Amino acid sequence: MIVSPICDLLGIRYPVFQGGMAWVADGKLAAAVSEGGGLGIVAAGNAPPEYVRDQIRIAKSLTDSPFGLNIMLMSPFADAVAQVAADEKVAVVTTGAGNPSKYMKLWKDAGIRVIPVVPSVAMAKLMTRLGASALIAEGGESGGHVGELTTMVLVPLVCDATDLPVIAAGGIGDGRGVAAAFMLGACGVQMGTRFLSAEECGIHPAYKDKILKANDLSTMVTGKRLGHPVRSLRTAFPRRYAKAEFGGVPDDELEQMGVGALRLAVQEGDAENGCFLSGQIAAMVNRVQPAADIVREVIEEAEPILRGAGKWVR
Ligand code: TUI
Repeated sequence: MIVSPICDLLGIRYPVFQGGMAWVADGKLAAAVSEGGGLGIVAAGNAPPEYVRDQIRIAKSLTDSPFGLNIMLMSPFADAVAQVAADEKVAVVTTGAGNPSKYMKLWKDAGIRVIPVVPSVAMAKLMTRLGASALIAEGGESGGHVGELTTMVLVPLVCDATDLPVIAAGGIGDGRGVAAAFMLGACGVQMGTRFLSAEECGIHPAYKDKILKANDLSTMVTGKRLGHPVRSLRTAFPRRYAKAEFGGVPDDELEQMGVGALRLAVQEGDAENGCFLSGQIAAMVNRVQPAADIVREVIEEAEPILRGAGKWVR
């Protein structure tokens, strides 16, 4: 058994969060992870508040264990979704793709534990000062919107900058990654890509199949020119986008190109026009299994590695 302060803080059995993947992480997936002893997270993405409330209620109907809501701060509905979180009194709010300062009081007054993704030391210090309960340090090995730093560098720097529990994310796909995260000072992990292969994950079968077949060089990052770098599988759409990005296509045209590509991947499995967000660890994802088995398996793999770490020291 791994003993971690994040388990005591949130009332969860295993220190494993499921990443808040837009269009992917619905109430069903989040509930399956929470039922398995981890922290399931419903993703708001760009969805309207009614959808988010429905998914929270679906999760509540499927589990009595705590779960979280991820709020993507670039969403046009961020303000309304922030209010839904407070109204529904979700146990945990995680945030991504921006600075959640202006919502902190609202959530804390509702008794919610706020756990922001921080891509830098400065953001880690700010969130610590504003009363976050823990921090997620997400490195650029992750899928979706990526920061500058790698997990290997960001996690120990964030641990040095805060007294809060730190959750490592980005590039973690099995027990070795979990053990490594603890060695870097983290007391928990968040995984997104690994849960794409969960039985309860409702993405299009073609998306799941691409993840299962991915190898070490299957992902790429696009969108740096517009300041929103995104990691995805190296399929037709990001290749076309990269050409446009480096070929001098105007900003507004580039912006338009991206609209709807994520939904096309998740719901239609559209190999031509979909953007299949994925972290680098897709290469480690080789089979479909229940979400609860993923949570338990990565911890059971990590335990003997952590116990055996002393073998290097005389
Ligand atoms: O948010 C993510 N990953 C995401 S969000 C997303 S939806 C999307 N679609 C198209 C374009 C952009 C996003 C897909 N994947 N991860 C957490 C994360 N947050 N990574 C980096 C950050 C972050 C970046 C800047 C957090 C805070 C931040 O603050 C900047 C500032 O100072 O305001």
